[in-house]
This record gives sequence, C-alpha cells and structure tokens, in this order.
Amino acid sequence: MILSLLWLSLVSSVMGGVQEVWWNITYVENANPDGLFDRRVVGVNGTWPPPPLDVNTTDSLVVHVHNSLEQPTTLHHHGMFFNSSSWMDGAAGVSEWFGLFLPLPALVTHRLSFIVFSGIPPNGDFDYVVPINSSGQWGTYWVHAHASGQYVDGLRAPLVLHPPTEVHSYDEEFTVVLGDWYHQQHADLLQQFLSIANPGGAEPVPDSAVVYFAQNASYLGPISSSSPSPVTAAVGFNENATLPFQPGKTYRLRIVNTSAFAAFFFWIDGHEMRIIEVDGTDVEEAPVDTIGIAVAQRYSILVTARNDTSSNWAIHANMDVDMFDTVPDALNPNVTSSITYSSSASTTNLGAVDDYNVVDDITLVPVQAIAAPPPTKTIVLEVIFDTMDDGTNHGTFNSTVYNSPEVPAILSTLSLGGNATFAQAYGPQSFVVDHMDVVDIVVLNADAGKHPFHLHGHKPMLVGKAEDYTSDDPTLNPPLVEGQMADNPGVWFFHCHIEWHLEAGLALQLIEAPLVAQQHDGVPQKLKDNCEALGRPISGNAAGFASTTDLQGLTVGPFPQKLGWHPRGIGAMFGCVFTAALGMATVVWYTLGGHITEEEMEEEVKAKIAAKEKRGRLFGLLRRQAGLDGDQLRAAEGYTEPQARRFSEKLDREQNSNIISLCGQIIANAYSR
Ligand SMILES: *[C@@H]1O[C@H](CO)[C@@H](O)[C@H](O)[C@H]1NC(C)=O
Ligand SMILES: *[C@@H]1O[C@H](CO)[C@@H](O)[C@H](O)[C@H]1NC(C)=O
Ligand SMILES: *[C@@H]1O[C@H](CO)[C@@H](O)[C@H](O)[C@H]1NC(C)=O
Ligand SMILES: *[C@@H]1O[C@H](CO)[C@@H](O)[C@H](O)[C@H]1NC(C)=O
Ligand SMILES: *[C@@H]1O[C@H](CO)[C@@H](O)[C@H](O)[C@H]1NC(C)=O
Ligand SMILES: *[C@@H]1O[C@H](CO)[C@@H](O)[C@H](O)[C@H]1NC(C)=O
Ligand SMILES: *[C@@H]1O[C@H](CO)[C@@H](O)[C@H](O)[C@H]1NC(C)=O
Ligand SMILES: *[C@@H]1O[C@H](CO)[C@@H](O)[C@H](O)[C@H]1NC(C)=O
Ligand SMILES: *[C@@H]1O[C@H](CO)[C@@H](O)[C@H](O)[C@H]1NC(C)=O
Ligand SMILES: *[C@@H]1O[C@H](CO)[C@@H](O)[C@H](O)[C@H]1NC(C)=O
Ligand SMILES: *[C@@H]1O[C@H](CO)[C@@H](O)[C@H](O)[C@H]1NC(C)=O
Ligand SMILES: *[C@@H]1O[C@H](CO)[C@@H](O)[C@H](O)[C@H]1NC(C)=O
Ligand SMILES: [Cu+2]
Repeated sequence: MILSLLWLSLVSSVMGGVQEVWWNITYVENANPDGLFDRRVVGVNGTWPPPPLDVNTTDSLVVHVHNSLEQPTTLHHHGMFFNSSSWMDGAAGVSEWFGLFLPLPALVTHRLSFIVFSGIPPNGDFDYVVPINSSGQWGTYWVHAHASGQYVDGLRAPLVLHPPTEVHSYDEEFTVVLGDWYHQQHADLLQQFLSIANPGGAEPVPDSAVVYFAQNASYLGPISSSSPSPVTAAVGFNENATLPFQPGKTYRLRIVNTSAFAAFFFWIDGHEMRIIEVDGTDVEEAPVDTIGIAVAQRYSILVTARNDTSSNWAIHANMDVDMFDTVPDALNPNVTSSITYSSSASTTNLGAVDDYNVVDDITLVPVQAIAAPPPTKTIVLEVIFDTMDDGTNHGTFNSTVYNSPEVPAILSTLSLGGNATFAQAYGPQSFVVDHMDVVDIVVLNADAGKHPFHLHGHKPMLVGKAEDYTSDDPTLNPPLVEGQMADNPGVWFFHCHIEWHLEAGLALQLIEAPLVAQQHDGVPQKLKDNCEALGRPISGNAAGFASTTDLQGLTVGPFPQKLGWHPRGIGAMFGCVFTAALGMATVVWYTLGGHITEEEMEEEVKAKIAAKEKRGRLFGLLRRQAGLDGDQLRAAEGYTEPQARRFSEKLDREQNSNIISLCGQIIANAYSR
C-alpha cells in the first residue's frame, strides 16, 4: 500500500504503454536440454523454452494465449497481485482429463483438479491482462502453467519487471533459470505418485537439473564449441551455457527456481555474491556464500567481475538431494555452467563444498520496511502427509485434501449474493476473510520434508519462524506468524509450490472480501465461455447450487483412514475393502511387472522402505496403532510397501504370511477400541 503510493507518484510522469505477446502453447517434440534424453515438452510457437518476458513497469502486459494442447491450460504470472481481478491469476489445474486419459490398468488414483478459474480449453483462447503498470510491483517473477503440471513439462519462463530507476546500481544484468528436469511426462509421473503403489508418498525424483541464462528477453546461446541437440540448440544449457563477464563491471543475476520439486544451492567459484532482492522485494545488500533457493523463489544477487581475465570460472547449481527419497546412481544432482572472461582461457572449477552455508532469509532487511500491522484473524494450519482411505498418500492442511470445486470459487463469489460470505458454500478448505483483515497464517510443518508455500495475490510478510513448533523452548519455538492484509478482493490460492504436493492436495483457497469483490465484477465473458466449454457450471456454490449447504456432487476426499477410531462396523468393512484392494493390486502387479527380476524387485522394495523411514512418513494406518512396537512397525512397513505392486509369489512366503497376520492384528486392535 505504502509502496504502491510511492510508486504511483514516481511513475506518473512516465508515459505507459501495453506490451503484447502472442503465445501459441504447443507440444514440442524431441527437446533435450540436459543432453541426455529427447522428450516431448510444452512450449510456445513450437519452440522451447518459452520466451523470457521483460517488461517496463510503466507498461501493462497482455499475453494472448492460444491453447494447441489436448488438455486445458492456464498461465499464472507468479507473484503478481492482479488487484481485484483474481480471474486473471490463472490458478487452475483442471484435471478431469486426468481421469479420462488415465491409461489402463488404472491403479487407485484420486481425481484431483484445482480450479480457481477453469482454464483455456483445447483450441481455445484467452487474453491475460497483467496490470503491471498499476500493481506497484517490480523485480524478478516468472510465468508458469497452473494446470495439470504443465510447468513440469516445460511451460515456464522468467518475467522481469524493470522500474524506471533501480534501488541498487549495477552495469548489466542476466537472468539465471534453474529447474529440475524429468524425462517422463508429468501425467505419467503423477499417476505413479498418487497411487496405491506409492502409499509412502515418495515424490518422483528428477532425472537431471537444467541451468540456462537470459538477457533482454532472449536466452543466451550455447558456447561455440558445443553442438547440442537440434530442437533446443538455440539455447545454452548447463555446461554449454555461459555468462560473458567483463573486468570491472558489476552484474545483477536474477535467479529463478522453476523446479517442480528440487531446491537448489547456487554459488560461483572465485566471485563474491551479495543478495539485493528476494521475491520482488528489494533488500539491503547482504553478502552470501551460497544461495539456497526453493521452488518458485527468486533472488537477485550482485556479482563484481574479477580484474584478471586469465581464467573462466564455474557456476554451481546443486539440487538439494535431501528432499529425494532415493538418489539414483544415474542422477547428477550437481550441474555447472561458467562465467567466461576469455574464450581462450580454461575454466577453474573448485569442485565440491563441505556444506552449504545458506542465507536465512528472515535476516534480510527490506529497503522499504513496512511495519507489520496487528493481526485481526489467525488461520492455523498443520501440514500433514498421510496415506488416505483409498491407499494413496496425500498432502493436506489438517488432514483435509483440497479438491477444486465444480464452480471456480471466484464465480461463486460473484454469483452467490449475500451467501458469498459463507465459507462452507465454497467446499472444504475454503476460508473467508473480510476486507482489510490482517490475517496471520500460521503454518506448522508436521512433515519431515521442506515445503515452499506460495500465497497468490499478495506479498506476505514473514514475521516469525520456528525450528520446532512442538518445542517448549522459545529459542526453538518463537511465535510463528505471517501477517497479510486482506486488501485484494477476490479468491486466492495458498499452496505448497512443490508441484507433487500441490497435486496431492496441499492447498486451500482464501475468499477475500467477497462482498467487495462483487462490486469489482469484471470477469471477461471469454472466461465463462471457456468454463462452459469444459462442461462446468459458472454460478452458484462450489457444486453449482444457489445454496450455502447443498454440495451434492462435489468431489471430496480421500479421507484419513478411520481405522482405530471409528465403530467396529466401519473397521470391518474397511478391512474387507482393504484386502480386496490388496488383491487387486497384486493382480495389477502381475500385469505390469513381468519384466522386473526378483532381485530388482527386492532391491526396490528395500530402497522404498528405507527411504520412507528416512522421511518419517509412516503408513498412516499403522501410525495410528499405538500398540505397535518398532519391529512390528518395520514389519508393517514391509507389508505396506509391497501391497501395491510389490507382491510376488517369489517373495518369501513366510514373510508374506507374517504380513497377512499383522493385517489381521491391526483390524483386531481396531475392534477392541
Ligand atoms: C489493491 O488496490 C487497493 C485500492 O487501490 C489498495 O488499497 C490495495 O492495497 C491494493 N492491494 C494490493 C495487494 O495491491
Ligand atoms: C508466435 O507466433 C505468432 C503467429 O505467428 C506471432 O505473432 C508471435 O509473435 C509469436 N510469438 C512468439 C513469442 O514468438
Ligand atoms: C499454433 O501452433 C499449432 C501447432 O504448431 C499450429 O497448427 C496452429 O496453426 C498455431 N495456431 C495459431 C493460432 O498460431
Ligand atoms: C524499457 O525502457 C527502456 C528505457 O527506459 C527502453 O530502452 C526499453 O526499450 C524498454 N523496454 C521495453 C520492453 O519496452
Ligand atoms: C495501465 O495501462 C492500461 C493499458 O494501457 C491503462 O488503461 C491504464 O490506465 C494504466 N494504468 C496506470 C495506473 O497507468
Ligand atoms: C540489454 O539491455 C541493456 C539495457 O537495456 C543494454 O545496455 C545491453 O546492451 C543489452 N544487451 C544486449 C546483449 O542486447
Ligand atoms: C553440450 O554440448 C555437447 C557437445 O559439444 C553435448 O554432447 C552435450 O550434450 C551438451 N550438453 C547439454 C546439457 O546440452
Ligand atoms: C528450488 O526449490 C527447491 C525446493 O524447495 C529447493 O530444494 C532448491 O534448492 C531450489 N533451487 C535453488 C537453486 O535454490
Ligand atoms: C580491480 O581493480 C581495481 C583498481 O585497481 C580495484 O579498485 C578493484 O577493487 C579490483 N576489483 C576486484 C574485484 O578485485
Ligand atoms: C554434489 O555436490 C555436493 C556438494 O559439493 C557433494 O557433497 C556431493 O557429493 C556431490 N554429488 C555428486 C553426485 O557429485
Ligand atoms: C488445524 O490444526 C491445528 C493443530 O491441531 C489447530 O490448532 C487449528 O485450529 C486447525 N485449523 C483449522 C483451520 O481447523
Ligand atoms: C442463500 O442460501 C440459502 C440457504 O442455503 C438459500 O435458501 C438461498 O436461496 C441462497 N440465496 C442465494 C442468493 O443464493
Ligand atoms: Cu510441499
């Protein structure tokens, strides 16, 4: 608010314009940025990566999108406010197609779809109006698909907003794009992730990492000595990417982490780095050894070039493998590019480091400090991953899986009249906040993994951080809060930006000042047409009814397993269903698994069990059985892992029968409660 007022007075004398771009979103065959594997990606106008965007803050941006994919798509301009026009925010993720296109034999895969707005249907169009000239924002952002994991398949690009005058001075700038990279299509990976074959919720581990550079809305080409794969040959990747440096100059590097999953550690040999921007906020210069950058985060650093040009220097981007359940031998998590002073010099690579000395972002000082207003509302959320009653593992806030409503929540807001203030009308995981509420969102991470959360439509203030929220020690557990002013009427998503976790349901929708939003109704007809083309109702509550309570037909669940705390009848029924599921899984295993040897299978089972133990994600069914000791739990682990497709008659018979009897014991325990 204070920022935007300052901003408007600063730019009022500058003439604004509109920067328009036309993006035909297409599949691109045989892209090979890591030099290891040709795969189909999602790009723009038949090329990949999608073009970087460079916009002056005196301009607004219009992205004219044509969808040439076989599934709905959306674009989300990450971090932009879209003040009172949340329908332009593009937070979708329609995945009914997911159910439709599910290859057979289908495992138990839950239908998930994330819709704040329904997306652009195949062959459809939509114009995204990004009001940069009025948002009071500048710095480093990115644009990515927010539907069906298409950004994991490549639909992602940096977006740089240049103010007329920068706070920090430097001579030139480059954008550094980091991302994890998968060889399989996202839809296939997602199917494996959200299946009863993966009750521990092990996320797909990337096949490699990619680093590439942009400047002035173009990517930098490969070094001249390389001959990379033809489809992506216009851009330099990893060891073939380099930043040309000149002695005496100071460069701003804008680092964007476009990963689906992996965080990165970033540093440059032989050079010092100073952080000057975090996620669109200018901060006072702070020296840093290593940047640790989570999915969707952006940092700008200043790097002063060396005076001597006798050597070129390695740039390091290492993936944080702690997040991976397993690190396959074939994976090189550490990629390098270079800084070139002279094409004839050789490159100095100082190699591995002992540990990553990362900056704690809560210590960084914003250039324009804004006092945290006192909260008027608090939302406490516990991050819980668990195996649900359908055998799949899901990420949740407080054990409720987010499912997108039938009617995009913004259309409910605009059509429910006075009923728009009832949170239950929007379905589960919906929170209504009043205009100008100051909301503390307290996130308690009960999971062993790290989770980078993203709130749409706002720039949250980080007002506290605790090492261990279960501790009584105030140094480990100080008050933990984020303050956020409800000054942007509309519907905004709050979710983990690890794509797998979002798709596992770790999300909620914040319905902000619904009655004020109704006064700003400017939803383009095209958006409603697109929803209807996708067969979705465009008014009413989450299920399409003019009611606060009637939610018939709405997709909900799956739910935490009730075993152990529900009446015995349900326990018994569940036991039967469970056994049936087990049998079915075995059948599926036989159909799928003929080509894996006994040893490979055993290895895989062992690795998965070890990984799951490491991550502390015990099978929910078993964790609830307080009576189990460690050995029983381990045995149970052995049971739960193979349940999906790991059972084979070649597995040890005796172990098998132990497993089955343990299953019986669990059900008996449940009865006895
Ligand atoms: C949205 O615009 C209103 C009115 O100009 C302003 O008060 C509010 O702070 C803005 N919100 C954001 C998130 O920019
Ligand atoms: C994509 O192609 C269209 C039509 O040929 C063209 O107008 C547009 O500028 C292209 N966009 C990009 C980003 O290349
Ligand atoms: C978009 O690209 C597809 C595939 O290359 C092409 O067939 C189609 O004509 C293009 N459409 C537009 C509107 O540019
Ligand atoms: C942004 O403004 C600068 C001058 O301040 C101009 O040189 C440049 O071309 C503009 N960029 C775009 C994308 O309009
Ligand atoms: C932003 O640009 C749009 C499109 O050119 C224009 O209509 C609007 O008045 C501009 N707003 C500001 C605050 O400059
Ligand atoms: C990029 O733009 C900046 C300022 O607009 C200019 O000084 C620089 O020469 C440009 N670089 C290239 C490679 O075009
Ligand atoms: C870099 O170029 C070499 C050929 O010079 C090629 O073998 C390698 O795959 C390329 N690396 C990447 C990441 O494209
Ligand atoms: C990207 O985000 C992931 C997930 O949080 C994180 O592990 C990784 O370190 C980030 N990458 C960089 C370069 O920081
Ligand atoms: C480069 O040389 C200049 C002039 O001697 C000096 O002021 C500067 O500190 C040197 N820069 C670096 C990075 O060593
Ligand atoms: C990656 O880099 C880290 C830190 O330098 C090092 O500990 C690790 O062994 C490297 N991993 C591989 C596979 O080279
Ligand atoms: C979520 O769970 C936490 C911890 O049990 C609780 O304090 C909080 O009130 C719950 N939040 C909601 C929105 O139910
Ligand atoms: C509001 O909800 C009530 C109770 O569900 C319903 O009877 C009424 O028709 C609804 N009004 C509107 C405008 O949707
Ligand atoms: Cu997460």
